[in-house]
Amino acid sequence: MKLALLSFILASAINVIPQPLSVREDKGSFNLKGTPIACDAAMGEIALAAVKDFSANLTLAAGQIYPVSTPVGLSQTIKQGKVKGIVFGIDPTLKEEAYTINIDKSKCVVLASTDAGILYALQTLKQLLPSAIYSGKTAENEKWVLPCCEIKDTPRFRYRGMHLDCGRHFWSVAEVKKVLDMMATLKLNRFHWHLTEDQGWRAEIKAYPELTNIGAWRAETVIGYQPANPELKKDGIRYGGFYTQDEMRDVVAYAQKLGITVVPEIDLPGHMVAALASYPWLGCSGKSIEPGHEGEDYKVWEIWGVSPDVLCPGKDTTIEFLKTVLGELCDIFPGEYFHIGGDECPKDAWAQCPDCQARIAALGLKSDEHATAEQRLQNYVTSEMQAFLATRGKKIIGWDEILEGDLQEGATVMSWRGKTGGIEASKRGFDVIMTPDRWCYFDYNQCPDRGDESKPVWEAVDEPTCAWWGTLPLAKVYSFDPTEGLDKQAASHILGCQANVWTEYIPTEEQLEYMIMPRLFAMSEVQWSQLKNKDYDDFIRRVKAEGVKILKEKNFNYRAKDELAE
Ligand code: TNX
Repeated sequence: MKLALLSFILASAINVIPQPLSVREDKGSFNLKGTPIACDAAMGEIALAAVKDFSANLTLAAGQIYPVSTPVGLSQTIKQGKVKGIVFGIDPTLKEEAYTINIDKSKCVVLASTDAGILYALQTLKQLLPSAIYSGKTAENEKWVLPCCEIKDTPRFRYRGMHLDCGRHFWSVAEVKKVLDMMATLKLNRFHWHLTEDQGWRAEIKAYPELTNIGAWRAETVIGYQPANPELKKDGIRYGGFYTQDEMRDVVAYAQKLGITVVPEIDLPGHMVAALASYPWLGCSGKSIEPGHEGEDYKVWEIWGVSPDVLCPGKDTTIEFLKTVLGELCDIFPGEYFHIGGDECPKDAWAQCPDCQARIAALGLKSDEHATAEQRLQNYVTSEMQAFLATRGKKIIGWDEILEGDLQEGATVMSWRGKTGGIEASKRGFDVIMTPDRWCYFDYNQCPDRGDESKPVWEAVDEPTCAWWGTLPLAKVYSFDPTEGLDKQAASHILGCQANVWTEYIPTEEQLEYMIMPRLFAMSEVQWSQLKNKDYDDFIRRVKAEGVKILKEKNFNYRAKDELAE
C-alpha cells in the first residue's frame, strides 16, 4: 500500500523546481501534437527569441514542427478566451517577474507583464514536459503532452544569484555558459563573475596588457589540500587563462537572452597579487612583504589564503589604474551593479608605507574605537570607486568588510562572514545580498557531517575534493532564510541571496558541477519560493522526479549520495 502511494506521488505530473507560488493540478492533459505556438507581437525581443528557442527545442525533441506566429493584439484575443494551441500574451497587471500558466485540454495560455516573466514561464513549461526537452535529441516515443493545471508564480526575492570564482581555477566560456543555462533553468537572475584573484587575473584590459600577459598565468600550484601539505609542495605545471573582451561580451549577451544579468567583480584593494606581479608599481614598495619572501619580486600566487601584498592606495597612479580598469569593463557589462570586492585586505603594508601615511594625513583619517586609520583608507578607495562608477551609471556591491569604518550611502553589502554584516548593514539602511558562508558556500563539502573528529578533515570525509573545513549539506542550504530575525524595515533591504562557488579546491569541470548540484536546486527555492511553500521532503521528491532527470539530460554532474543515493 505504502509503495503504491509512493509511486503515485512520484508519478505526479507537476514537479517544478523552484516550487511555484501556487499550483492547481487538474484532470487530463493537452496533447501537443501539431500544436501551433503564438506570441503577442508586442512582446519584447528577449521573450520572443526565447519562445522561438522553445519551439525549436520542442520541434527537435518531439520530432514535429511547432511554428511560431506573432499576431498583433494576441493578448486581447486571449482575454476574450478565443485561442487554441500554446499562446503567450501580455498581462500588464502582473508583477514584474510574475507569470501565469493555464493549461486545459485544448490550450496552454501563458501571461506575464515582462520578458522576464515569459522566460520563467518557459522554464516551468519545460519542467512540465518530458525531460527529453533538455536533451537536444529527438524522443518521439515520449508523450508530448502538458498536464492540465493552473500555475501562478512570482519570486520571493529579486536578486537570485550565483557566484563563480574564475581566478583560482579558470573556467572556459563553454563551461560558464553551461552553468548559466543551469541557473536559468532554476530562475536565477544574477551571475556574479569573480574575475580577478591573487592566483590569476582573468579579464583582458586593453590599457594594461600585462594583466593578462603576466597576471593570467601562475608558474605552478600548491598540491592537494593545503593544510595537509605544510611544506607547500607544488605541481610544477604552469596554469592559467583569461577572457578576451569579445568573450566577455559574448557571455553577457548569452546571459541576457536567459534573463541573467552579469555582475562583474574586480576584487580590490586586496586579492590583487596577480595585478602586482604584472605592474609592481601598484604596490607600496614594489616588493613582496609575504613572510619568508620579504623583498622578493611579486609573482602570481601559487598557494591559497590571504596575501599581505595588496594595492597601494597612497599613490594616485593606483587609483587611476583602477578607474581605467573599471572603465573598460563598464563598457562591456551593462548591468546596474559592479562588484568591487573589498574582502580580506591586510593593512600591514599600508601602515609602513610613506605614501599611504601621507594620504591618511591629507585626508585627516583617524583611528578610533570604530576603525583604524588604515581601515578608513580602504573606505577612501571604496568611495573613489563608488563615485567613479556612479559617473558610469552604476552602483557598487562589496563584501561585508566595506562596512568597516564609514561606508557611503548607496552601496550594497554582500554579507559573507555569517549573517551579522548583512543584518548590521540592513539596519543601517544599506541594501544587502545575503551569502553567509555556512549556508551559501558551495566550496564546502556536501557530506552531512565532518566525520571522525579525531582525524584531520581531509582524512575524515569521503568526498572527491577536500574543500576547506566546513560542511554544507543539501538540507542546510534548503533551511536558509535570508530575512530570518529581521524586522520589516530591515528585511526590506535584503535584495536576495546567492551561492558562492570558490574554486581553490575545484580543479575540474566535473568537480565544479558536483559541488554545484544538487545544492543549487535548494538555493533556488530559498531565492524564489515563498517560505510557506517550502517543504524539504517534497523538495527531495521533486529533485528525484524532475531535478535528477534534468541533470542527466544536460549531462551536468552532481552528488548522487545520501538523499539522492541511487
Ligand atoms: C573567503 S568569501 C574568501 C575567498 C575564499 C573563500 C574560501 C570572500 C569574500 N573571501 O577568497 O575563496 O573564503 O571559502
